[in-house]
Amino acid sequence: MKIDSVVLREIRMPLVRPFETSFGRTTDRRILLVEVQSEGITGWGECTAGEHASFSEESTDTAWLMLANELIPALLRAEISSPGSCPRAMNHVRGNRMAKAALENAVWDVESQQAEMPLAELLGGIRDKIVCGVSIGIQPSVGQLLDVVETELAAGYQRIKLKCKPDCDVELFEAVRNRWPNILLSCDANASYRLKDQEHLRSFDAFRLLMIEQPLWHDDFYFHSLLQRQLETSICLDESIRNRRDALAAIEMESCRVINIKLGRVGGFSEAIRVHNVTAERGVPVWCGGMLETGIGRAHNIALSSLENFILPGDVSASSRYWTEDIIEPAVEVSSKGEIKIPQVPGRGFEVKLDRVEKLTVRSERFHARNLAHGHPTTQLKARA
Ligand code: OSB
Ligand code: MG
Repeated sequence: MKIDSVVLREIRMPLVRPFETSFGRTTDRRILLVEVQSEGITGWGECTAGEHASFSEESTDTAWLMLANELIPALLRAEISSPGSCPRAMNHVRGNRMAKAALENAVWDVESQQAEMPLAELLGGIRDKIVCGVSIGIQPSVGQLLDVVETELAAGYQRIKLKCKPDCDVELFEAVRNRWPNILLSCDANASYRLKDQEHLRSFDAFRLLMIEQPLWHDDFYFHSLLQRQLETSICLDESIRNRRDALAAIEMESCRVINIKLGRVGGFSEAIRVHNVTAERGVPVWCGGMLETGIGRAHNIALSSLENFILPGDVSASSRYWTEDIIEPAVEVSSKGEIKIPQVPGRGFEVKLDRVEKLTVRSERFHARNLAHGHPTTQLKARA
């Protein structure tokens, strides 16, 4: 595979409605897109970093710097032969996984087109459709929350996830459970509780939740393992899981019984597949998380979700829940049974609407392979073994 050039751009898109979690409220997204051009083919990648470094250490701005100054030049110099060789080409940079994922995923996107194979199949997927849930942000009132849940259930979604935080939890679960005693219901605390809240978290057991996502610190395994012993409800880890090794540690420490896989959080398709495989070996079910993506990230999430161990409904839902008009065609649609069909055509299966992307672009930069010969690095970095 010969990469000729890479385009990095930032687009701005308002969400159709604000999304509020324990760490903040998002109304407008600033999203980085990466285009990798190789022998007449364009692959796209989306960076899932948020506007602020509150979900992880990365933000839209840090990801731009890392991509422009380090990662894109490194990839262009590396002369990679396949998408699987991207992680090594970038491993002299520590962390910055969302920035790395944007670039690596664009290379997988190229490869699926060059191989004339559906991206899902290239990744090793086995499904022809995926089951979908929704993540519902914190609402101004319980009444409004019930209205949103009603709308999503009527649309066919198979699992409802409620964002929660201290002082905004059991009253929500109680209201939703009373009205819908048998739905698949879960919650996501985004690391907002502490071990001293153990007794309170035990009271969640009464609501028969499918799982409690990331109740404690974003970087913790040990205290989650202590908490898991105290709960009947399964803990699902999101923020804590950065790679295969973390997944294995969490499983061996019994910090969780479910894992949420996010492409950006683990650094791209290669590592996501490795996390998937180790969870499958250990019999721990996974599902695909979401980061308020445009259709590009969404298409990649759909392809990833076709792997065998993506057993539980994910947070990958319809474009229209986020955007008045998505940047792909067709938009992602969910059937009345709460399912998304996996495209059976070569590539990602959703065309990028370049006109719309151009209109939304606020800055862009093109990097050519041939212009990199005379870089000016101050330190010669070595790839880590
Ligand atoms: O923790 O899963 C999360 C959105 C932004 C940051 C973190 C999370 C989320 C979501 C939204 O839950 C999932 C989605 O609908 O894309
Ligand atoms: Mg989460």
